[in-house]
Amino acid sequence: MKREAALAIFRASPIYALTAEKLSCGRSALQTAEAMLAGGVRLLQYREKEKTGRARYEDCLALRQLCNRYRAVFIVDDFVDLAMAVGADGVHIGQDDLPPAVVRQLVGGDMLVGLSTHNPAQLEASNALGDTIDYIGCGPVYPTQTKDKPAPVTGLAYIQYAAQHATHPFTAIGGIKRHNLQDVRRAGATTCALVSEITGAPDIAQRVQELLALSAGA
Ligand code: 3NM
Repeated sequence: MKREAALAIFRASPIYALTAEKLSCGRSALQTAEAMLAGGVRLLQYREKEKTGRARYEDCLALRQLCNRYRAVFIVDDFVDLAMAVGADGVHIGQDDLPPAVVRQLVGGDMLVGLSTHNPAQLEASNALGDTIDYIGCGPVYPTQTKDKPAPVTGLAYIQYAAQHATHPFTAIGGIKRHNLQDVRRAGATTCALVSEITGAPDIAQRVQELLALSAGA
């Protein structure tokens, strides 16, 4: 889909769901993603750092089709070449990856580029990137076991900062669960990214529905 359309879906999505096959209780990334979409997710990121390049490619080819069926935005974490090869709607990069301007040059003008930020200085630097990027991630809001070597926990103060200062749409991330989702939203996040709270649920579609209902309530 077009960058503008994908960005509109980002802005309208209270929940941003990420895959994590290792944390999916034996279910594949594909099974997990399908259940997320069935539950109502319209913003999905493929994040599988430990699989082989070929396995990631096969997964992403299938996910591209699946997301088309659900009219969901499909974003690939880290791998710019993979995102381009499968025609993803976006690519998400971190502070230590290729510089955002280089990523933008590679993917061209019609793909979303998302950038992780972990503190106000990185947020201010992301503001200066303008149209080079489309959205930022802000976190980890709470402690998380999902990410190797996470940045220091930011707490809700960073979400409040982002709500006031970010010139791009942002998603909160890191340790977000059912019990704290509304706190994060009240701090100013209109999009919250969750990994283990969704991938570890016994019924993933039902968990997504629960999170969407909580989002609608705060
Ligand atoms: N990025 P969970 S924290 C992928 O701070 C990721 O940028 C983070 O997983 C960041 O919802 C994180 O299971 C892991 O805590 C989030």
